[in-house]
Amino acid sequence: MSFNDELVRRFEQMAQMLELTGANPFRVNAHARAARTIDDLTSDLGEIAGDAKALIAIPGIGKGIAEKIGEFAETGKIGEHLDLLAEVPAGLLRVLEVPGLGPKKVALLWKDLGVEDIDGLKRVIADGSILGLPRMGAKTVENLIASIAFMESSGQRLHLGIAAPIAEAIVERMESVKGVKRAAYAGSLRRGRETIGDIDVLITTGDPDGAREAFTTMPGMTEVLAKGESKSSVRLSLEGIDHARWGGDGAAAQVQVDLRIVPEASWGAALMYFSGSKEHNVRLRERAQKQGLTLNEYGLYPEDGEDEPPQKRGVKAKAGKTEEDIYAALGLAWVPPEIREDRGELDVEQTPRLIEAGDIRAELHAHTTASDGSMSLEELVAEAKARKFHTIAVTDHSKSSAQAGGLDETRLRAQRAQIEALRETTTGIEILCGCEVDILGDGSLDYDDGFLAELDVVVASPHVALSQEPKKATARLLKAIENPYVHVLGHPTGRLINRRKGLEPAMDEIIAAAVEHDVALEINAHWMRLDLRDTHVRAAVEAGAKIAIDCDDHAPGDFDNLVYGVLTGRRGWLTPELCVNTWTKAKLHKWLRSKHG
Ligand code: DGT
Ligand code: CA
Ligand code: CA
Ligand code: ZN
Repeated sequence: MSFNDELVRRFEQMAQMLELTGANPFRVNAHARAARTIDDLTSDLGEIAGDAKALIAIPGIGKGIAEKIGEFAETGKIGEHLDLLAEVPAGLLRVLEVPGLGPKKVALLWKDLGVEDIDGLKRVIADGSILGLPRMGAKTVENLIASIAFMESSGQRLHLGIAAPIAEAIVERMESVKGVKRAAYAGSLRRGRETIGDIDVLITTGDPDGAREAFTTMPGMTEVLAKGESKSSVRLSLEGIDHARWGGDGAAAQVQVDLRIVPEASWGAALMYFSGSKEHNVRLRERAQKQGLTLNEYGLYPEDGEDEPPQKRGVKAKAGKTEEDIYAALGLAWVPPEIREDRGELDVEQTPRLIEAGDIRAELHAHTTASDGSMSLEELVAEAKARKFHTIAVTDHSKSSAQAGGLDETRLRAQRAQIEALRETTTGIEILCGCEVDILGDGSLDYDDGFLAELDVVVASPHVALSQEPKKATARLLKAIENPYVHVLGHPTGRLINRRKGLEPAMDEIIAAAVEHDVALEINAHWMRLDLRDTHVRAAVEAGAKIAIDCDDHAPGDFDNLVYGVLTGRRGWLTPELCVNTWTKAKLHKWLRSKHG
């Protein structure tokens, strides 16, 4: 693990453990923020670890944190981190992730009932002693039981944003192996699903032995599960990828990777077969059968009733080299992998032109150091400009999000003055003054209408009361959508994949209201959120709702999450026209002003 990663892990743990010991929220936040800041640095902090001044010059690193970095560089440890580890049981961090359990409750479970891990939590639920805690009724406990089950069942699939960079690195590595002609990943990852069970890689090669050898000796490889003629499987360690921070203790520590060596003439058939989905493949095979053909991972062949597979008998394939050839031979146009889910994709005349990352020209949801971001206003604008966006909206948190440094009206007005000054010296990009206003539990917004009307763009998002019952959640979101000054409903359910279910509103009502009140529904591109999820996007698209794809940037690297938002959009059959981020500057600004004229 790199010097930076070592620090990120320690500061992240310290923030959580400090929270459990009831430390001052500002100290908790300083450590969490340091972790995020360091995680996003592109330079090695080890180079300047002895230079306190240089460290403090980095936004997000204060004096206390700088000292700890120095201590770690010198001794390889941080005293306070070790003290906390001795004080707080390791399993308690996992308990902290159970939806519905905040730090205060977890601290009580620990101090009063001796709970040290998930098993301990199950024990106090089973013997009923948990009911003795303040504000812990039968209904809350029922929710806890469901939450634990959810965590335990869903902890093992990898987030898209963790799996994709690993798969890309493997493909790149295999491409560089002597004899390899083609390499690609297939499976759920190619379809852009929000979580991934395992990674499927296909290659063609003139030197299968060499490819197998290279594959089974990859760095990070912990176990070879199979090393056969056409298929090899390994397990890769996820250590150092730092996903544990996101997935918690129960997250997968390893990922399985399958490599398949396929004949050049079968490349398209294999790619199609192993990209799935299984349900899509079944539909394709049915279609082939009706035409007197048979489809497998080697190609599309005439059906001749023989038991032995056609490729083994030297039967000539009708198609197999490319996916396009096979779809065409079946009388179909090529289907983008993201919609191969047997959700009607084979029944339409022509699948629509789906949105692409290159279509996105504006970002409408981003944070600066004014709230909980790590970029200054200038850095944010420079980053957006580097992505060739015509518009960047500054949308820091509102006052109720005290933990995230939310802005009250006075601070936001001061920020607007700063934005206006920056506009004077900035060319090539429009900077919008906006906010991410909290949707409070009852659906009211954290600023009054008069103040919202002063802003260029309003993203309204739920952050608290996320385990609210569905009826209340629906009413709450509807109320926010009906507010005439809201442009975008940000991460509508507030879910965190594998960690928190979030709100469960009646999505059809939300979508209908969004259409009626001309509000865009956000696909939050962060791979922890991807909220709206694919199925919601599909429903929104069918209803003609506007969609925003935003990165909710807190750090420069967050802009790179755009691809995951776009994949989710594609899974929901999203076309560019419905996505406000693809619009020209004139069209986008006209729409924004239509609500704030
Ligand atoms: P995952 O790994 O659980 O996220 O999902 P997939 O879709 O990557 O599934 P995986 O890795 O089990 O298999 C990769 C693809 O191979 C799958 O999408 C479709 C194809 N496939 C696997 N098993 C079968 C099968 O029994 N029948 C058919 N038709 N296709 C299969
Ligand atoms: Ca897979
Ligand atoms: Ca697989
Ligand atoms: Zn945000």
